Formats: sequence, C-alpha cells, structure tokens
Amino acid sequence: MVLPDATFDPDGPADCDALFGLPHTVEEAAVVVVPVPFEATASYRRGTRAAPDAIRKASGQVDLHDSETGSPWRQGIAMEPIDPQVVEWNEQASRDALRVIGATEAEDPEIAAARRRVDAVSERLNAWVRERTESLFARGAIPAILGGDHSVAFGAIEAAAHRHPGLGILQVDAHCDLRPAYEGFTWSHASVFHNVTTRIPQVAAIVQVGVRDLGEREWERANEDDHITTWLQTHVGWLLAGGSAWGRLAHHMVEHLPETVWVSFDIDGLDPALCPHTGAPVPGGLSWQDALVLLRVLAETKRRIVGFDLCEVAPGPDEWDAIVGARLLYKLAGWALHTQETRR
Ligand SMILES: [Mn+2]
Repeated sequence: MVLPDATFDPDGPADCDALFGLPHTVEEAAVVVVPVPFEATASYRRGTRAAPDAIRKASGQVDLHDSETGSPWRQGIAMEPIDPQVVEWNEQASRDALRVIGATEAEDPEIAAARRRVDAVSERLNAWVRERTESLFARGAIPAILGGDHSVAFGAIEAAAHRHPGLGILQVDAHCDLRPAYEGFTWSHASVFHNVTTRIPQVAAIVQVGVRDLGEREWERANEDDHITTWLQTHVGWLLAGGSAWGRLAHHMVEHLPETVWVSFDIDGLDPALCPHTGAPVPGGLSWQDALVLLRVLAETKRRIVGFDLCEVAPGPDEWDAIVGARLLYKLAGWALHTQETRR
C-alpha cells in the first residue's frame, strides 16, 4: 500500500480528525476499525459507548513510528464512521436493560418482555458486526472491532472463526466472561465467551490472561472445557514472586494457541490505573509493559493475528482511558500487520 499523498509527514502534528491523523480512506486501509458504541448489557458502570469517538480524538497524540512493529501506519489504518443504526440500537436496548437491571420483581411480565427485547437487539447487533467483519475479510483487510462493551466481540469472532476454522483466541480480561447469561441477558458482556464456546465450534482454543474476578461455576467451566486455558492473576503473581519471568510465562500462555489467532482485548485486563473508568475495574492486572511483551511473544512465536477487538474502554471525565486505548489500538494494529508480513 502506498500513500495517496506523498507529502504526508508521519512526524508532523495530526492535523485532522481522522484516526491517528492518517490520510487513508477506509477503502485503502489495511486495518479497518469498526466502531461499535454499544453497551446495553453493561451491568455496573456505563460509558463505553463514548470510546470510539474519544479514542479517535486521543489518537492524534500517538507517535506513528513504533519501536517494535515499525511503521504500521504506512499500510493504512482507518476507522469507519459510526453507524447511526448502532447508536439507535444502543439507546433502545439500554433503556430496556436498565429497567431489567433495576427490577425487583423478576417475574413481572413487562420486565420479561423488556429482557427479550434486549436479546433481540443484541442479535441484530451481532449479525451487523458479523457482516461488517466478513466484508472486511472478503477484501483482505484486517478487522478491528472497537467497543462498546465486550458483548460486541461475538459477531466478529463468529466471522473470523468461519473464515479460519481452528481459530484460537487470546483473551486479555479481568473476567472469564463464561457466564451462561447474566442478569438474564443471553448476550451479556459477561457471557461472551460462554456464547463463543457453545455456539462457535470453529474456535479451537481460548487462552485467558489477566483473570482475577470469576464465579465458582465459571471456574468449574474453565477447568472442564479443554478448549479454555485460564491464567489466574493470583497464580501468575505467585509464579512471579517465586522468580519466574513474565516473558517466559508469556511463552507458556501462547503455547495453547494455534497459528491463527484473534486477539480479544478487554481493557480491564490491564491494571485499573490504565483504565480507571472501565465498567468493572478490578485491582491487579497486566502492566502496560506486560501487555506489550505478551503481544510481542504472540507475534514472535509465528502466530498470525487475523483480527482483534478492543472493548470496555470508558473515557470518563478526563482523556486518560482513551489515550491508553488509542495507544493499545495502534499496538494491536501494528502487531496484526506485522504478523501478516512475517508469515507471508
Ligand atoms: Mn470481558
């Protein structure tokens, strides 16, 4: 991919509102970010619907030269405009979901109807995300889904797994997201990997890193299911305290992944100092450097990142969460592009 405008200066200030200040169109870009400002089932704190816009605005500050992945910007990274249909779905389903979450009478038929409406909107959203992802794969682009809450990853993973049967998923997350429905919502953010493992047989392996908040049944489930490898942060912390090195552990972590990988990055997998406004923050988590090492190990062990999602960033009153999100988005795009080249 060559730039349409040879006068573009990657070291100059970003002088436009485009993602990372880049001049590429969505049609030209090798990585296409699909904004999904949807957070209907957010159960604790809201705000992730604002992430795509906030990350785009913060992205102008990201230096385009990356010491690890080179100059990923050259191949083009662009963000699609926010689809007003998604905004409408979010408003509609959030209204219903808040009634359900606040309800004291679980058997109330009106509440049951509201819950069904949330599930129905989530299904339409899943189909929309799947279709967007499929069309990007079809033209050879790398899809990058930008949430919203973690539920938005489902349709994209479905598309990726159909395109690449035997797909592996590297999930960075404070939570397992293995609950069979949460607060009654089939498509809850807390159920996304329950839905992936029960509905997408083409997914061969899930490796969960950063996990430090999970239910009893989730833990049983993670242990029973041969497809799932869960690295508890307590266990990792103990290994580190005993003298293990993070880089070695990262190699063990990716060992269970096949060659073709989707990265599902829930920002709450990181230390909450890096994402203080996310919906369900938990103390502990990966440092910035830990996360970068993990991604690098994934790439250096010859895995190919076919696409990724970044979810649960909530900008909050200052821009910090969005700044971290924008930098992580650039790293993910950089490694995804890098792994296409090294495997070609
Ligand atoms: Mn999650």
